[in-house]
Amino acid sequence: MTTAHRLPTGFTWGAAMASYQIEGAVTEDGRRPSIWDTFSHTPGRVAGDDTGDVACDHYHRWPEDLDLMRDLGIAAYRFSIAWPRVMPDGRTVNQKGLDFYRRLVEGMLERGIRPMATLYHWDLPQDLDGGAGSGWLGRDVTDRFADYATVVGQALGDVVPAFLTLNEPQCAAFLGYATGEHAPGRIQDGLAYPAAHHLNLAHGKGVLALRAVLPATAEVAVTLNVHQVEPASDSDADLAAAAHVDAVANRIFLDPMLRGSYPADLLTGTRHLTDWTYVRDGDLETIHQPVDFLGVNYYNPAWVGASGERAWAGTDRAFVVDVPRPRTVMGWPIEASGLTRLLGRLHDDHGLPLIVTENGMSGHDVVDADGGSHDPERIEFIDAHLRAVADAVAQGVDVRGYYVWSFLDNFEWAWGYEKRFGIVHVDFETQVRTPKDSARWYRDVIARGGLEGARA
Ligand code: IFM
Repeated sequence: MTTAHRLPTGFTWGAAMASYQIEGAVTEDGRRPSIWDTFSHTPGRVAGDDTGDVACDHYHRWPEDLDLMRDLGIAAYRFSIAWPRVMPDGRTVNQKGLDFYRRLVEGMLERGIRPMATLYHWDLPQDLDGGAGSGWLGRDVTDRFADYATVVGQALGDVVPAFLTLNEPQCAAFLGYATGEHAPGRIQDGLAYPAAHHLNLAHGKGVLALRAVLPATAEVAVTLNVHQVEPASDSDADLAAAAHVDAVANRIFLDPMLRGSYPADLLTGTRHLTDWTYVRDGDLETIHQPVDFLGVNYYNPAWVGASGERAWAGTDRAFVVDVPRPRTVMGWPIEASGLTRLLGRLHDDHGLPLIVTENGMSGHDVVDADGGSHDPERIEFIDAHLRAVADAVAQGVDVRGYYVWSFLDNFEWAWGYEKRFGIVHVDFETQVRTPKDSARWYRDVIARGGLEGARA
């Protein structure tokens, strides 16, 4: 290995999870349903009709889970706050919900784990989504989100040093409103665009609300699943399709948040789907707030062409193209170098510090007769992606941390419990946690402060 695989001093080694995927306890201490409770309880929406009712029972088992994190040397935990626990109807504060997160965060600090809180990882209070024109299709939700950000900032700002407004608004808008694979399960391409705009607006209002109540030292940012879009060929048609996907999946969030405008090719390329009249005077100024870093979730590149069998979410002008690559059990192609390209592009375009807030792979992991859970493919995957991060750093990109997705196996949205992303195996019958080989390997990487073979 070469010095190119060094990661910077002070690099944060973390793990990430999200509320609905792990907490369970969906009716406890005043929590009311989110759109994901409704969706998962609708037959046929989630594989096996699985729900998050119990999930990893993290609501009760968090001390054990944090002990395990500490024992593995995980330095930072990116968790998410369930809006329907803190404001069950989206409007009224529930102190018991805030108390839970206070206990959780204090538990992290007692164990030397740095908290990073995501405000919105898709569990919108159901009471804010009453159908047509509500939920992320309306503007009211953006003010409700600002109120929620104020409440959380006031309650936890003294103990949480970093907040993310949203996780992957592209999934919330396009899988929630165009393809219907995610809650609330609406299926109409044109709906994804007002949803995306209102998510952008909620981000801007959320940053303003947080900054108004947080200490000046607190970091505020957002996490995007920026797609590393690759044209299927260098034909003009495929290049145009790739540029179109970069607009509808990436720049639709990056540009308003980080530049204060929607890209012209996004507006012209989607005119047949939406009229954009929901963008009002002053919205772009509100959305364009300084952030302290950009959170980037990366799993795989996306190959895109002008024709194919599967249209890209939210458009009829570009298609997903299957290229021969090794794949995870999600069917996602594996190409670590895509992460280097993506980090380089974001650095070149926006020049702000980057943190990989999610990366990892799904498997069908089991606990073997020897009591271990052996996942050599995940070790290989994470190792390759950490090297890809180090390659970006060697090229001058400011990458400050890496959070493996996920710490525990958990509820993988429309896939239920079938796909396991954890570095810790969870037996969902007994709730027994078993660190996989990848967890011990990650512990050694963290203890070493870098990758095996990398020279200081
Ligand atoms: O499980 C999800 C997570 O909630 C958001 N990012 C992608 C992960 C894997 O699909």
